[in-house]
Amino acid sequence: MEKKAWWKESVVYQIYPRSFADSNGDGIGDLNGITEHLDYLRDLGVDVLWLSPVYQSPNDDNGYDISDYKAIMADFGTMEDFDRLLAEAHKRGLKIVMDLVVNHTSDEHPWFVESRRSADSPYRDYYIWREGKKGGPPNNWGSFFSGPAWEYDEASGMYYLHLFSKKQPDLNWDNPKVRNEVYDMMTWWCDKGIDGFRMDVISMISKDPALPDGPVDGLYGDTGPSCCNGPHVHEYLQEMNRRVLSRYDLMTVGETGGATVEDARRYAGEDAGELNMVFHFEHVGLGGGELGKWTDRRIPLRELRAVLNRWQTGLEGTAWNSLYWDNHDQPRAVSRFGDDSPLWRERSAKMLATCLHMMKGTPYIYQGEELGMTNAYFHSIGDYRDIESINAFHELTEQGLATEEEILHYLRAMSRDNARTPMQWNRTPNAGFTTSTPWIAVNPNYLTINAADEEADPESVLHYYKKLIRLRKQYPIIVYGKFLPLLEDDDAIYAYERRLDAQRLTVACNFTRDPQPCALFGSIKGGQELISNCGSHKPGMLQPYEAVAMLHE
Ligand code: ISL
Ligand code: CA
Repeated sequence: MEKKAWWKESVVYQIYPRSFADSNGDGIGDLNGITEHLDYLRDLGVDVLWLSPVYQSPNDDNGYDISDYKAIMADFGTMEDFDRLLAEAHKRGLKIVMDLVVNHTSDEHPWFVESRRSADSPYRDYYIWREGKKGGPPNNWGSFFSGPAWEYDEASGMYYLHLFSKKQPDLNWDNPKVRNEVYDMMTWWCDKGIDGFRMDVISMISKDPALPDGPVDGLYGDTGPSCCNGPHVHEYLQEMNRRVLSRYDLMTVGETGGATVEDARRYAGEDAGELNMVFHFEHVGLGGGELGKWTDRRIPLRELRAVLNRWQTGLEGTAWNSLYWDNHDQPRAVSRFGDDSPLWRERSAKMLATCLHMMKGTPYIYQGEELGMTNAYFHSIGDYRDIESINAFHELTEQGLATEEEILHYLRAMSRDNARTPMQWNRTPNAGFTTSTPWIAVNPNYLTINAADEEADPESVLHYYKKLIRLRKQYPIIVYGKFLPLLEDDDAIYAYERRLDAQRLTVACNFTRDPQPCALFGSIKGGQELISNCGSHKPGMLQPYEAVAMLHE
């Protein structure tokens, strides 16, 4: 058995503060809104809260564009509010993990303001500036948020790199001064008593210094080959670990787009001296098509299982997995991988939760997932707030790559705003999120999907999540048991076994709305059903979207 660690035994809950709870009636969620709901989170049973960025920001990308790392965004409150939130969370045994966004800053960060001021500025080399080529940008790279990844600066006649929006210039990690600034800032937060970091696009901090053109995919060259898992990324993370992380008892998780199982063993290897775990994108990245992520393709279970099983077995004993279906960048899991029609929503949400929470790794719950919240299904582009969605709508229609109707259809399936509609607390207007007009529309289904009703209903998705979290605390096999795949050729059932000493845990999940024959439990004598989403399981058959976890010898 691998080393024990609190972050392996924990369940993490991600809060998107803008959409969680508005305490002062301005339509925007805030820190005091989170503090007011800490008892809800304690009762859910989670151990760690990951806060999406709460730092000062002009909000071009909802806080992922930071203009002061040591100040709180005015919309969210003050540093006193933050200190109170941290203290109140700790009082309840809840840890707080901060989002660390250091691949880029806001263009309004004083470092960039200085950097842009002149080519001789001592801050010039904090960012990635290059001369153009043949009257255009230095290379063919496209930004993740549409358009080129280079912005021309009139004053100096040079370009700066921005993998995301042009208000998110990339920091130059090859400059030791930049690294020192970041480590000092991290130390400052650690000394405040926070419990860890989720590191935004940390796999992209080291770029190939030659900055070669990328393979053209659509309108621009792909930055992945030169920017993901670049030449010095492991060196920099080891340095960060020596200088900061190793000096505190933290949980660290890196968001590592483009990372393979092999990369993950380096980032999150037990003795690699970098991070505790990473978020890979292989399962949520399945299904992309001609228009990149803009698709409505349903992912066949075989493809999904192949990816997840490869990560489960590939990291066994050497590194640690993070487990997620949902986050603030993904559509809602029940809409994408389950079935959000009224008939099957609750059962399929519970099935997905079982499938994920019984796997090996640290589970992450994204706010509202524990209620079975669904996609927003907005109808008009005016309903969207997300820079990625809005830019893609304009670029794809203007370039004639798709019609408005088509893009709107894909946005309903894939837009990040599907995850960003306000948390549904109760049946009062605006779902109890705010007393005024929310910054983004509330999903009208809050009258049937909300925390208050689910608290009162022992059969709710919420109570099912509470039970899953409790089981993790009671049965070490759920945390530390070895993962073994089962039924690898099945088109409908995702099944696996966990093993710890003489104990086994057999898990089977029906990913379809039809009953499916299943022989797994017939031969088990004296098993103990830990959880099931259809009452008690009857061997021989799995009901539509049924999930079962059975403990046995
Ligand atoms: O959301 C995406 C799907 O197209 C990704 O490209 C996403 O932008 C990528 O996963 C990086 O995400 C992180 O960094 C971004 C920020 O917009 C995301 O919210 C954040 O999770 C830039 O900071
Ligand atoms: Ca507010």
